[in-house]
Amino acid sequence: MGFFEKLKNGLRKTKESMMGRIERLLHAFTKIDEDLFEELEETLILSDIGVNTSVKICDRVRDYVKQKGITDPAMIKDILKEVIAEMLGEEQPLDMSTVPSVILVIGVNGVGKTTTIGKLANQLKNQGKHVIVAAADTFRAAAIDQLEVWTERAGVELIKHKEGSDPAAVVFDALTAAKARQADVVICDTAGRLHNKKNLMKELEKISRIVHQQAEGCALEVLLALDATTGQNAVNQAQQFNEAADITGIILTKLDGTAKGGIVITICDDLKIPVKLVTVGEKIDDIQPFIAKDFVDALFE
Ligand SMILES: Nc1nc2c(ncn2[C@@H]2O[C@H](COP(=O)(O)OP(=O)(O)OP(=O)(O)O)[C@@H](O)[C@H]2O)c(=O)[nH]1
Ligand SMILES: [Mg+2]
Repeated sequence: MGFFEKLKNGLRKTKESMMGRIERLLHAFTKIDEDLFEELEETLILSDIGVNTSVKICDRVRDYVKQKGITDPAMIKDILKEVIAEMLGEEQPLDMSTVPSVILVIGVNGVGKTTTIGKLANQLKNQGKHVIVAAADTFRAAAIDQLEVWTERAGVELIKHKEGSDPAAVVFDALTAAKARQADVVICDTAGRLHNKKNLMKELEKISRIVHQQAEGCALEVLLALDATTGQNAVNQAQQFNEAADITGIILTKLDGTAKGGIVITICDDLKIPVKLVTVGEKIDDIQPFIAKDFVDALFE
């Protein structure tokens, strides 16, 4: 299955729910009036696009309709597509402009960090890159083992310490190894942590500090993994994590399992942090760069 087909498949639930609602709404109206906009706004909010973003989308659609003198409700779908595409912005690929470059993956428990790192390591390896993965989730032995299974599958190197050791030390070792061996990229896994647990966020600050020190002069991505099935709470998580470690991008996971894919729009609009990767399943190649045009095409067509 090609990239686009996979994304389309992954977004099936979101499309059925969100686009289904929008189409029914547009069918119910014979002319464009304030009632229509009111219902459109409600529909967007119900589709897990936050209130602010929904209001903004409706305002832009309204302007468009006025500007172009549109009267047919059926035309709103195309306008909506254009407005949403604009909000999603341009594709922002991972910065891997130095050798090594560094990618730190953070996020709450179970959002898909380790799995995504496995997929990403595999993808980069297939592009001919020398990849080193750091097992900096040292909380549980099982976490290190899980990552090892993925790195073996991807055929990339793993730097690990014992369970319970200092995660910052693992990161330090991985970065030292990467510099010595001229690896192209180091990807660091971290333990899941709740964004409102102070001590865990302090630990993350420390890891982030070490990475920033050690990776000085290197391209550095701090990627927050967000589970698309969480809906609006994801925005909250992003704000808290951003305070502990300056996030450079978002990985939106589990887009395949949810009807709440509309959250992407809120994330791009509200957070001003680019979505860089999306994952659409549990298999090793269920990962893709986030391309706004593909996203809206998959949703609207
Ligand atoms: N359907 C689906 N499941 C996913 C996706 N990504 C991850 N998962 C599943 O989500 C579960 C958690 O994934 P992990 O990678 O272990 O998550 P984590 O963030 O590393 O978890 P902790 O280390 O415990 O914080 C696993 O069962 C994965 O298979 C995805 O894109 N789609
Ligand atoms: Mg993990």
